[in-house]
Amino acid sequence: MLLQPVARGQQIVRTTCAYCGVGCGLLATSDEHGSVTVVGDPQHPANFGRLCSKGSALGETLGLDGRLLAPEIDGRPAGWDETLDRVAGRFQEVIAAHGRDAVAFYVSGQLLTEDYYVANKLLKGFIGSRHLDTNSRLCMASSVTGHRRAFGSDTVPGVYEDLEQADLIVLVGSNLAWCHPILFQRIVAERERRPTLRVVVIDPRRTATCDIADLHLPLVAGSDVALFNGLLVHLHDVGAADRTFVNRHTSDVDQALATARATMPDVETVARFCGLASADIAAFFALFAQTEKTVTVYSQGVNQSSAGTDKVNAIINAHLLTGRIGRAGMGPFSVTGQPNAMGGREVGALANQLAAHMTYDDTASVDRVRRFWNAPHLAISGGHKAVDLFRAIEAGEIKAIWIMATNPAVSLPDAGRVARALEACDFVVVSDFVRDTDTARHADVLLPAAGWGEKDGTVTNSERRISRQRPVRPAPGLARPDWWALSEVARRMGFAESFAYRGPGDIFREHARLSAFENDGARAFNIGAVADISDSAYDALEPFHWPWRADQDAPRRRLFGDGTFVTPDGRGRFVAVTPRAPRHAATDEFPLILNTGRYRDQWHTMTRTGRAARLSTHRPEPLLAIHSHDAARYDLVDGDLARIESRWGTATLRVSVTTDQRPGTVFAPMHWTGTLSAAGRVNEMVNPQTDPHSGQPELKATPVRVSPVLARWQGLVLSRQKLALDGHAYWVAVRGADHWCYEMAGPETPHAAWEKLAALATATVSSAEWLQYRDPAAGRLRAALVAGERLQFAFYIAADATGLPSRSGPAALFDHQRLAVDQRRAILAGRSLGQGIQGPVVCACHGVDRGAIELAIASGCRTTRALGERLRAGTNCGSCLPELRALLAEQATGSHHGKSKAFA
Ligand SMILES: Nc1nc2c(c(=O)[nH]1)N[C@H]1C(S)=C(S)[C@@H](COP(=O)(O)OP(=O)(O)OC[C@H]3O[C@@H](n4cnc5c(=O)[nH]c(N)nc54)[C@H](O)[C@@H]3O)O[C@H]1N2
Ligand SMILES: Nc1nc2c(c(=O)[nH]1)N[C@H]1C(S)=C(S)[C@@H](COP(=O)(O)OP(=O)(O)OC[C@H]3O[C@@H](n4cnc5c(=O)[nH]c(N)nc54)[C@H](O)[C@@H]3O)O[C@H]1N2
Ligand code: SF4
Ligand SMILES: [Mo]
Repeated sequence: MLLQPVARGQQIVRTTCAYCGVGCGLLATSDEHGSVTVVGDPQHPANFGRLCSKGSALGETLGLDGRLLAPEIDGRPAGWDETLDRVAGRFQEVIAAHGRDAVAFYVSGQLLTEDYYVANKLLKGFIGSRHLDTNSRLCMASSVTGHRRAFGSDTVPGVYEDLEQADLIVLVGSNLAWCHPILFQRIVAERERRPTLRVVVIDPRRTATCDIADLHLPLVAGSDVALFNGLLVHLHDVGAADRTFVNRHTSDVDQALATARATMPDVETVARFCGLASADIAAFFALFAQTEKTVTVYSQGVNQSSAGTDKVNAIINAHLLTGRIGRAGMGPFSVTGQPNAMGGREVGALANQLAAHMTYDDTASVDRVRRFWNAPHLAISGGHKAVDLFRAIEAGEIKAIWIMATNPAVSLPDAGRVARALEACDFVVVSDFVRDTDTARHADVLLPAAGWGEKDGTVTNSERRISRQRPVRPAPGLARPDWWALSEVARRMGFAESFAYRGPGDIFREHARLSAFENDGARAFNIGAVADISDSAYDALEPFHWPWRADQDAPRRRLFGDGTFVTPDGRGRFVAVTPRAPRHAATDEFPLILNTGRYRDQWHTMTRTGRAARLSTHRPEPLLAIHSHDAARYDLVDGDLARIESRWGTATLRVSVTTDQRPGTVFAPMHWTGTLSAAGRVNEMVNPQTDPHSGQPELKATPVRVSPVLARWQGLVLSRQKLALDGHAYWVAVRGADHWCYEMAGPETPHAAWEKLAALATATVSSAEWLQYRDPAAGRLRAALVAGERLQFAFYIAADATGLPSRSGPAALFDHQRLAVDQRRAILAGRSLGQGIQGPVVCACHGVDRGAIELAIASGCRTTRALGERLRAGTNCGSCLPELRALLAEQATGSHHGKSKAFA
C-alpha cells in the first residue's frame, strides 16, 4: 500500500520483514535509484515500531551484485519463454516415461502464501505427484505433528500479548534474544516494568537469552521429555491440576500421567537423566506449579530432535493438566522461524498434508479438494518428507525436482549426500534471487525470482497473524514472482484455466475460499471473511489473526481457552510420552555431541544477510564453541583451527573456548556455505536421523570427534573482487562495504602462502602498484595493490593471528576514492587512520566494538544507558543489549566466563 510521497521520486510502503516469524511491520522508503531504507512500523502489532539488527539492515541487502537477473539453461542466459517451455517440456517427458511421482517440488517458508498455494496446487492437484515437501520439515514439522496430536489441528493457541501478560515465561530450546529479537525485547521491556515476571531458560548452552533468566537449566541434549514428564508428575502430586478442565475438556490424562510416573517418578530420576542439579529442577517445578499465568515458548531445541514431537506433547501435557491454555498470559507457544512458516502450514504444503488444514487421512477431504480445484490428477496419499525426498532422488525414483526459495545443499543434514543426489538427478530447477548458491551449482535451469522488496502477497507470523508484504520497487532484470513462474509452467502443461491468476489477490481469494469451503468447523483454519475482498481491499489489508470466518465480525484471537478443541470429540488429548536419548549417542569414537544453530546477525545460508557489511562484523567467522575442559582434553587452543568429524562428514572451524557450553557438547553455526568457506558447511557432518512421527531431522545432536589442525600461517585478505580460493585449506569469506574479506590459514610455510597469494593478487588486479613489507624472521608478510589510486587488494600473513591487523583497519581504506600518502602507509601497517577497532563489533547498528565498550566501562560507565549515551551502543535496535549487559557484569565481577580470543 502506498502511503504518501515523501519527496520527489520517493514513496513509503508499509510491509513486513523478510526474516523471522515474529513478522515485524516495516515502513520502507525507496528512491528513484532503487535504494531502500526501512524503519519499524509503529502501528504494526508485532513490533510497534521496533526492529532488530537484521530487519533494520534490510535496505543494505538489496544491491544487484550477485543477483540472478535472467533465466539460465545449462549455465547460459535464456529468455523466459524458452526456459519455461523447457521446464514444462521436461516435466512432461519425465511423467510420460516414469509416472507422475517422478516429479517433485521442494519449497520453503520464505515463499509468500500466494506462491506457496500455487506450488502446492500445481504439484499435488495437476501434475499429480505426492512429493511436495518444504524446508519447514527441518523447522516446524514436530510442532505441527504435536499440535495435531493434542489439539486435532495445527493451531498455535496464543498471541504475543500473552508474553506481556504472563508471570512466568519458560523458554525451551529457544535462543529468543538472537532468533526472535523483538519478542525478546518485548519481554525485556515488560520485565523492566514488572520485575516480578520470571523467566526460565532450558537450553544445554548458556546463550544471550540467559541474560534475562532467573533460572537456566543446561540439560543434557535431547532430555526435555524427561524434564517435562517429571513436571507433569509434580504438578499432579502438588494438586496443581485443573480437575474441572481436565475432566470436561481433555482425554487420556491417565495414560500420560502413568507413563510420566513410570519413567520419571521423582526429581532425582529427572536430575540423573537430564544431568541437572535436583535443586534447580525442584525450583523450576515449584515455580511452574504456583504460577497460573505461564507461557512455555519453544523452538528448535525442541523441534529439531528425533524426539521432537514427543517433546512438543510433553510440554503441551503440562499446560493441559493445569488448564493453562488459550487464556491471557498462558499457553504453550511454538514460535516459528521463517517469515511464512505458518503460511505454508495453512496452504498444506507439507508432504503429509493436502491443503487448507486438510490431510490425506480421510477420503472426504481428498474428494473436497479435488472438486474445489477441479483437479484431474489429485494425489491421494502423502509423499516423501524432506530427508527421504532427497534419498528418493539419489535412488533415481524421482527424476525431476523444482527447488524454490531454499538451499538444501547447505541446510539439509548429511548435506554432502544431498549435493551428490542433486548432481545425479536428471533435471533440477532452482528458483532463487541469488545467482550462486551451493544448490544452484547443481541446477540445469535457474529461474530468477523477485526477492523481498519486490514480492507482493501475504505472510503469517507466529501468532497466526496474516500481514501483507508489499513491493517497494520493481523487480530488477527479468526477475519475476514465483507464483507467476509456477502459473506459466502450469499453462504450458495444459492447465491454463486453473492457473489464470492476474495477480496475488486472485490467489489469496481462492485460498481463503478453500479454507471456508464445506468447513463446518472441522478445520480451524478458516479465513472466509476475506474470501471476497476486492483488489484494493487486498492491497490495503491490515494485519489480522485467523480464524476469521465469514459469519464472524472480527477474528478470533486466542483459541482453546473455552476447552473446545478441533478433535472429533472436541477434547484436547494428552499424549503419553517416554523419554529416550537421542538416536545417536556419544561413543568412544565420537565422544562429543555437536549442537548447531544461529548467530544474531546472520540468516541461514547468508544469501541476504551476507550482503550487508555491518551484519558481518558481529561474527565474521563460524566458530566451534567448546568447553574449556574438552578443549584441554582434545588439545584444542582458543583461536586455532579444529577438524570436526562425524560418521557423515567433516568440517574445519576456528576454535572458541568457552564455559558457556555444557561439557561434552560443542556448538557450530549453520550459516556458512561452500560458496563462502573452504570447509565451514556444517551440515556435511550433521546426522540425518529423523523423528518417527514428524520426519524432522535431529539437527541438534550429532556425535563427533575433534582434533587440532596445524596451521603454519594465518592470513587476512581483502579484495575488491570476490576471489576463487580453491586449493586453500582454510578460508572464510564475509562481505565488507566495498570489498570481500577472507580469514585464511594453512599448513604451508608463510613464505609459500605468500607466493600463492601474490600470484592470486596479480591475477586479480592488473596494472597495479605493488606495495609490500616483509619481515620473514618474524613470519610477517604484507602486501597491497593500488590501482587508480584506490586500494584493490591487501593481504597480511603471519605465523599466528597476533601478527595480523584487525580487519576493520584495512577495510576502512577500501572506502577511499583516492588514497592520501599517509593512508598508503597505513595500509601495510594494517590500520586506518585515527581508528583503532578492538575486538568484534558488538553493536552492529552503530559499529561499536568490544574494545571501545570495555574502555567506556573502565572509565566509569556502569549501565547500558550510560554506554548508550557515551557510545550510542545499543540505542537503535537493541539486539546487542544482552552482550552489553554481559560485558558490564564481567567487569563488575572481574570474571571472564565465556570469553574467547576467537571472538576478537
Ligand atoms: N539471527 C537469526 N534469527 C533467526 C534465524 C536465523 O537464521 N538467524 N532463523 C529463523 C528460523 S527459520 C528459525 S527456525 C528460528 C530458530 O530459533 P531458535 O530455535 O531459537 O534457534 P537455534 O539457534 O536453532 O536453536 C535454539 C536453541 O536450542 C538449543 N538446544 C539444542 N539442543 C537442545 C535440546 O536438546 N533441548 C533444549 N531445550 N534446547 C536445545 C540450542 O543450544 C539453541 O540455543 O530462528 C529464526 N530467527
Ligand atoms: N545444522 C542445522 N541445519 C539447519 C538448521 C539448524 O538449526 N541446524 N535449521 C533448519 C531450519 S529451522 C531452516 S528454516 C532451514 C533454512 O534453510 P534454507 O531455507 O535452505 O536457508 P536460506 O538461506 O534461508 O535459503 C533460502 C533461499 O531462498 C532464496 N530466497 C529467499 N526468498 C526467496 C523468494 O521469494 N523466492 C525464491 N525463489 N527464492 C528466495 C534465498 O536467496 C536462499 O538461497 O535450515 C535448516 N537447517
Ligand atoms: S525480529 Fe528482526 S528479523 Fe524478526 S521480523 Fe522483526 S525485524 Fe525481522
Ligand atoms: Mo526454521
